[in-house]
Amino acid sequence: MTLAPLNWTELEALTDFQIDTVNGPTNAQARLRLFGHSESDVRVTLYRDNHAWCPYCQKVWLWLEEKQIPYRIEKVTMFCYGEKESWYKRKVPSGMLPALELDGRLITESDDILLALERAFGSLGKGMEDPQVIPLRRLERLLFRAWCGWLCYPSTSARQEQHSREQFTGIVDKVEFALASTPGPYFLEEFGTADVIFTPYVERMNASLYYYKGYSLRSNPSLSAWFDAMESRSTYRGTQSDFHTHVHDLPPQMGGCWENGEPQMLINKHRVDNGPWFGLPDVTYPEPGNARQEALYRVIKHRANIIRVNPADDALFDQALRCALTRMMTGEDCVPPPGSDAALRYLRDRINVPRDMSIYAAKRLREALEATAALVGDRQGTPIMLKHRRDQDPALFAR
Ligand SMILES: N[C@@H](CCC(=O)N[C@@H](CS)C(=O)NCC(=O)O)C(=O)O
Repeated sequence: MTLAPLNWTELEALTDFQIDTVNGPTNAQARLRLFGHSESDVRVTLYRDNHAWCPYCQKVWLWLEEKQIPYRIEKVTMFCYGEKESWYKRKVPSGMLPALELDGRLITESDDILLALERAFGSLGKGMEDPQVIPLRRLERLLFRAWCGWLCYPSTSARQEQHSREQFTGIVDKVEFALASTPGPYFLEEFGTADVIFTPYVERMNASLYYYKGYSLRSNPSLSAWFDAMESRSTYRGTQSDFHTHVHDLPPQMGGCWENGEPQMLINKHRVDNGPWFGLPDVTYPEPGNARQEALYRVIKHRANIIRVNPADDALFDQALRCALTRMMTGEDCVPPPGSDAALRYLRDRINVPRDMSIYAAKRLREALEATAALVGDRQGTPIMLKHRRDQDPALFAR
């Protein structure tokens, strides 16, 4: 059956999605987090990127969420997305993120921030300077360097590619050993700082190596159990991104990511870009029942800007977008106007997790946009840029 597109009022009636950004679960939209405390209890302001993408910010974000420390969030533009705010450059001349104010004292460097937070609020499990945590922090940096060595430099020969891969998997073996030597799934007996420190880059490694190298980090048994354990925490779920977001946000940040062109890599790349997105090893916890409602709510909320920044004609894209949303909510095909396939795929490629919505909501929306676009053609949207992502400049969405 094919349906006519619902109008915006009809679509609005199909979602009752609501979240309490201040006291509810971890989310990327909040400007204030209270965890049931009052605003006068807030001693901390976290300055972090608008895109909820910066890995060092994620580390501090996750720590604050786990400890349930009341805090304010000020969002700042990263260089590759647009102009850095002048008020922030006055505060932090380098423009680097994260920064944190604790009782009015400004601290930069994520490790120094965690140390200061520990002094003020106590540690999260074993702390930064615990003799068991220090070697794990070193191991995390070794893994990071081996990942950069493989992903961010072009290989001039198959031998060099193999060497970089082995350097990385050699460190992965050490990580597997560390994880396997504790009774539970975490780096130490109890969840704590060490897990928070590994989280941001292990998540980005999982995404980028799958896409650019055809390698699945999550197929290592102890890392797989660790990911599953992290995904059981609502704090982590609120900060978690998806493969599509990471693989397209990394190149401008890292100065390039290099594909190895191997058959598995090509299969993985096609799947991350074109779907199906369900079943990718970026998430394994079950889909929440309200993923579609969340996606619909978020699109409706920002529809004016989503339509304005799309390269297609506004009226044409308005109708096409309503077709995709109609399909997402009813499961029935809704044929969009001719010529709207590229516009739908432009949006499909620019959903950012967790900035815009959570991981399953994004999968539902990408799926509906792709299926609706496929009804009228196979044209792709404007390619995603590799050197910068000004197409995502927060200033474009602030109006
Ligand atoms: N060593 C620093 C590294 C922070 C860092 O590299 N931040 C990047 C983002 S991931 C940044 O702010 N770059 C400037 C920008 O992109 O605007 C820390 O641990 O906090």
